[in-house]
Amino acid sequence: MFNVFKFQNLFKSSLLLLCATAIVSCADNKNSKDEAYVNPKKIKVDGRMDAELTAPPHVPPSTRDRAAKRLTVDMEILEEVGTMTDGVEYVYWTFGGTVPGSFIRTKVGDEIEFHLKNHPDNKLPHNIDLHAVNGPGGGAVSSFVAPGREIVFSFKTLNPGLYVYHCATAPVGMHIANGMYGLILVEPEEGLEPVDREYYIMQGDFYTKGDYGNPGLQPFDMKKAIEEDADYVVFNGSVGALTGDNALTAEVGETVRLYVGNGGPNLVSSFHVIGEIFDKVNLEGGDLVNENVQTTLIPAGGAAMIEFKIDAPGEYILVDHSIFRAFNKGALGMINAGGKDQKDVYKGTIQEGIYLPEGGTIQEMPISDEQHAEASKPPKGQLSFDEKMDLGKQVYAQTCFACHQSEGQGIASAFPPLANSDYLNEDVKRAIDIVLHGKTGEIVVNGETYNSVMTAQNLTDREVASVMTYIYNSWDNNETVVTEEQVKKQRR
Ligand code: HEC
Ligand SMILES: [Cu+2]
Repeated sequence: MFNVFKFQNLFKSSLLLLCATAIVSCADNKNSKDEAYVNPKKIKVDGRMDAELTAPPHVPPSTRDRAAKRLTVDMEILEEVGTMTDGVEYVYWTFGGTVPGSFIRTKVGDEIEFHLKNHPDNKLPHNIDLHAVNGPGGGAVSSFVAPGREIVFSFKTLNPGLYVYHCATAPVGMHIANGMYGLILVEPEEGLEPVDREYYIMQGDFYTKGDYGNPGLQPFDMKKAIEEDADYVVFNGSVGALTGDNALTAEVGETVRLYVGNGGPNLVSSFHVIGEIFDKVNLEGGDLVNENVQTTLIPAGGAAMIEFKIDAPGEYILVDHSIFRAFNKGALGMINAGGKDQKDVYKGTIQEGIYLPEGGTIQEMPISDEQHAEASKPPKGQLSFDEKMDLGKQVYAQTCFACHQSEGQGIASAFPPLANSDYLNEDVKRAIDIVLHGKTGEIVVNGETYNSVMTAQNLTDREVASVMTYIYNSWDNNETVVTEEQVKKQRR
């Protein structure tokens, strides 16, 4: 034992010596085999600059020729109506006014000072989680911002790669589903190899009350989102964002690099370019490079860097090779490659009209009589007070907790308190109504003004009666007991 102990000590002290003399620091050395490794924490910044942000499909210029900087990123969140496809509108929530959000280009060692603004006309609070951040919540815990406010937090980029960022405000899935995602690139110190063209593409799945193509302003459908039953699967936020006049362009002989991300919220992408082979793929946006790839998997909340040389002119179609998504749900884009025919590479008569979108007449499975009877069966008996409290607690933990917090305390200027709430205790009918139908517009709770949105909660009469009973009988409220009858009366 003694000997071993002594040996360990010896070993430790010689390691210490090694550390002191080596150029490389031992403490943070992630890759000791690589002589050239520099601890990114030690990279000194040289001056300050404002980050140039770009709307998709464009990316900012390379960072190859600059040193690490103190980099100011100014991003504004906008909630606005946009076009999902011809005749169909959707309220998008965006980072910078586009889906995906503005592209952020940085390099290892940059110190990012992130300014996140929430436009005063917006209805909801938001925040940002950047997968490029080493720190709690990826920044989400420091960036919660109410409409009309701005918040600042900072981080140092330590790991090169292509990363997704997204909103992480409750209900998280809803914020992402409405378009709150984008990409941040962290280039290695020497920058990425220059190429002829670079483009920014991000896939996302969307869930609407109406089916694919049903006209009008389509609201978000939470039930379909939970069931992962997407109506639209698209590149860059809408059907046709990368086709027709919006098609990407390139020339024969050029090398194209695509920064491809997947915002989800649910679906993974089998990303494929019809008629091309990816010469190089940085798998999952990291360092590992695969060559000669036909289709690469891009996880929800993940990304890939894809490079290929255009060897013959023509139309190249970008798809999610989960193929109904491409032809029936919108996941289809296009690169128009100009230039002279390359007969040694490809020869044949070209037929037009292959690989066009087909639209989506979605067939609904009929509901069987038994299922229908089961679903519309009235609940048996009434619950006792204790049963209501149990069920109510459960419902609260599953649906209300994310916004109103564990003890009903709420979050200042975003989610009003349910604990000791004068507003709640004043009018039970009004409170039931809010849970059933949602609420927007100004309200005053315990002297504080709130002007936000509560989504309608899709709960049964029993669940609503129970959760209301639970909140009225917790946290110093007035101990009202709510019945299923009362809830039924408030349904319209
Ligand atoms: C997505 C976040 C969110 C969820 C989930 C949510 N609420 Fe709310 N709730 C709000 C917001 C925001 C308001 C204020 C709306 C406004 O400003 O008009 C509110 C207001 C209320 C009010 C009236 C104000 C008060 O403080 O008394 C009640 C009662 C209420 N919610 C109950 C519930 C119950 C019960 C649930 C769960 C079944 C729930 N809420 C789920 C965000 C939420
Ligand atoms: Cu958000």
